[in-house]
Amino acid sequence: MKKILVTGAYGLVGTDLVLALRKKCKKNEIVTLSHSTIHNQFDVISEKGDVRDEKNLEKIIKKHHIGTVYHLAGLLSVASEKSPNLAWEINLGSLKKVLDLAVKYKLKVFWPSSIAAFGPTTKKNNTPQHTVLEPTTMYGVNKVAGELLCQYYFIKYQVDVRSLRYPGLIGYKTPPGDGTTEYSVHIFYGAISDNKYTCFLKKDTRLPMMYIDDAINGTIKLMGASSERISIRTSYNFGAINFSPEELVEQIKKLSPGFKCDYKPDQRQKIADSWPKSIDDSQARRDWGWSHQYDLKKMTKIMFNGLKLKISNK
Ligand code: AKB
Repeated sequence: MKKILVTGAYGLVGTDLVLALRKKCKKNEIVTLSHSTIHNQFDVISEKGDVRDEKNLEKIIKKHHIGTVYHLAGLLSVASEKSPNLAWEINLGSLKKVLDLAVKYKLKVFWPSSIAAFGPTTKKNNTPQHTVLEPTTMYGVNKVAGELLCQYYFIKYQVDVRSLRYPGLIGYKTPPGDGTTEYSVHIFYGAISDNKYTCFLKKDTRLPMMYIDDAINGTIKLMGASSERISIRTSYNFGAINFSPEELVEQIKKLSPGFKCDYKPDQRQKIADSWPKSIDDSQARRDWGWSHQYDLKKMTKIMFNGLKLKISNK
């Protein structure tokens, strides 16, 4: 039985993905790769290392007979603006290494793109699958180049690589990374610990968002779809809900009366303003049957109660 390798396994997507895969696979069928194995909460095989180290990647792939890689390791939008060179090396350089190894070892690969692949010149509402891709952030540049690289490896070497343009993802099992849509996770920490939060985006900044369970279900469904159903080898538009900070605040207030949010937009506002407000994901829905389950109300309730329990158990 070929095993699954998950890089970036302790990030927002990685954590929930490994837990979901764990329900389908035996613990010795999943291998995680991360900088640190200190918090090995998954009870799977864990390897330590840097995704930029191709020799180590190859060693792990050979040692564990890897057949599928979920290559999730990466810097988010804000972190990438702080360290553009590092972002290039990790977000794009490591993808190239994984794709080269995919050619050599016939691996199936998942790689996450993002709504950050779009830029200020893209249509903002119901952004189409095929449209202008002129991002103005390093993260977005990495995502567009990465999407094209995936498609290139599919055409030239028949690598079965699949990808989704993740919207802002919201989950509570692991702390948020250094991104822009992550205000939507930080806000719950503020609500639960202080009943207040200062938002770094303007109150009417509408962005495409998704509860993590939907993202994980969609990712696993895409990877399980037969090849003939995959017509997009760059990256699929992937949508669920969209909302602004003030709409999220209204929902949180229903669970935490008296919750106060003020707004101090900073440099992250510019990043958010360059992204779409809503996504047309009809191609994913048609091709491989994507559908989401969580609306804003349901997501808010699960996030609030889940994070509250997690914090109180610490
Ligand atoms: C970010 O805000 O950087 C990410 C993303 C939308 O890809 N959450």
